[in-house]
Amino acid sequence: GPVLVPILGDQLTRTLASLSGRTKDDTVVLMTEVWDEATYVKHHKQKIALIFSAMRHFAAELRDAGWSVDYVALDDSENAGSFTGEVARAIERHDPRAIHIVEAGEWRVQQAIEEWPDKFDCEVEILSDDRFVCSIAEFRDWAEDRDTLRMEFFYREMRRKTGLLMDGDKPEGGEWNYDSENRKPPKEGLEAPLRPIFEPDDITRDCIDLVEERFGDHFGSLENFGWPVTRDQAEEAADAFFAERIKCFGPYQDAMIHGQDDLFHSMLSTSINLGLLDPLELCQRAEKAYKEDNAPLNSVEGFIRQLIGWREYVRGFYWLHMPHLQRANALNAQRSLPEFFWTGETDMRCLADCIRSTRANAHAHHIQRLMVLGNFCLIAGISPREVQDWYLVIYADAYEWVELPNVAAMILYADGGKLASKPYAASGNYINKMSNYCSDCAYSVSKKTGEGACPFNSLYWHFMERHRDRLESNHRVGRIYSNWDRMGEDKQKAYLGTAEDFLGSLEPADKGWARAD
Ligand code: FAD
Ligand code: DLZ
Ligand code: SF4
Repeated sequence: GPVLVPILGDQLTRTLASLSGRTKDDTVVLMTEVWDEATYVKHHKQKIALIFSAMRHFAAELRDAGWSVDYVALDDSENAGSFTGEVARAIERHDPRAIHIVEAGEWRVQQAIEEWPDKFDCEVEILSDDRFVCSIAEFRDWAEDRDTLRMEFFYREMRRKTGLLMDGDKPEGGEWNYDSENRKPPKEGLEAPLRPIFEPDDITRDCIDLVEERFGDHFGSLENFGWPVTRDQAEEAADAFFAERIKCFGPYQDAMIHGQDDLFHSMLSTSINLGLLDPLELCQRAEKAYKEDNAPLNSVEGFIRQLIGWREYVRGFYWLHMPHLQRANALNAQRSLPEFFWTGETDMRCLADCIRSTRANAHAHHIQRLMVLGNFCLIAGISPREVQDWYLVIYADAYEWVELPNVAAMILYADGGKLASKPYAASGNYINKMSNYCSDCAYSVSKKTGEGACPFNSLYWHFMERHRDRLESNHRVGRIYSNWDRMGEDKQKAYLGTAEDFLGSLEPADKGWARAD
């Protein structure tokens, strides 16, 4: 028989390791829409529609190029509901001599795949995913030699490995990192060009209808669906970014403006994670923009660092720490996620705007995820498992390998500081500096305690006080405690009391939003 090549929903590229070198008449590609993947959490509706549509378009593209593709749709009456069940059925149909599959992005799926050699009566070859610059094994080697892992040092290795922005063995311009030039608050009247929106075609409309019908109770709206669903569309989205937004990407990377959902971000994460765009190619395009004087070094370096630094680093970190990363809770945070994370109904204007964008677009940009939503979850002490489920559900670019390290380690410090050197806790002051949220908020950012005070202010000190034992010895945050001690008891009590009142007022979310019972 032929070689069976199962392609998972986030492996949508013709350069996939399991396809390269194969001949078309000796290969059957298997793609399956399965219930288990669509429901292990109750993904945002746009996320499911996006993945199904991109899968269907990719299957058509492969067929046009002459591949035989066996595609099992969700509503196929025989659909077994899981990858393993579908591969078993495909073996009956095709009697393959071997299965070639690229390792899964997620631990849960990889566990299932690793059982295939015992389960199935044919050879199973699991290939490394070469869409990453750093393989899982290579990251392990790098990590093994070190007591503490820091993105910055990993990133320099990746710069050397790829040659991106290198001037011989030195970094272009003399510095590895230009973030100090990249923290500009939004100026009055700042407006970013809009990203291209891709109107749903017939295939996408079918997927949208399917999702409304089968996943109607999932979070989010399908109204604004405009994601790229093919490589051509994703390229067009990338073209627009390089032509119009990369120039300002660096300086305004941490800025937030009410109602301007994308600002100068690339909005390419969904396409990159699906396989529609190659991250290394994007970095090369960014470097070219710099070399041709179309974008400044601080923007280009910042963009490249997100891709070959952060993205690769969190992926390596995920595989190093699974499965226990799912249960990590170094700060012993136990509070339930508040209901307003699903409804958006809160008077805190920053949170309301981020949740509105999340619901409408299945997207929020990085600093909203990190310093508004994430910071709130950290200082309010929300249980990591609930925060993890939330982030995995709500974003169209969310896969556990990238979501979990960002949530458990980056925002919640649940790993006790293995990924980042300090918790990203901040008071309302930070949000006020980097956004225009506070001016129209029901709360007052300059008010520290009592009625009407910005909750971030009191939660910040409540958090610092709760974790004094652990954080005082951290050289990056320890000094803050001298401010606290100088405040005097009355002021401290007012902070703690205001925070307690606020925490007591939070309505816990219904668990049914994230997972079916
Ligand atoms: P840009 O700002 O244009 O950045 C360019 C690219 O860099 C992104 O497309 C992405 O591929 C990569 N990148 C940037 N930051 C990170 C990061 N911290 N980790 C990994 N890659 C990064 N990204 C996801 O792809 N999926 C997730 O599930 C996800 N969950 C997150 C959860 C939290 C709590 C936080 C703080 C960040 C998360 N991120 C996640 C990272 C980042 O927020 C998104 O990649 C980014 O907002 C996507 O929008 P963009 O393409 O416009 O990114
Ligand atoms: C996220 C997702 C969803 C919702 N549905 C499917 C699906 O039906 N079929 C599929 O192949 N992939 C799906 N995916 C993406 C997978 O969860 C993703 O490929 C795994 O995360 C790989 O580890
Ligand atoms: Fe957010 Fe506080 Fe500013 Fe309101 S005042 S927008 S709650 S930071």
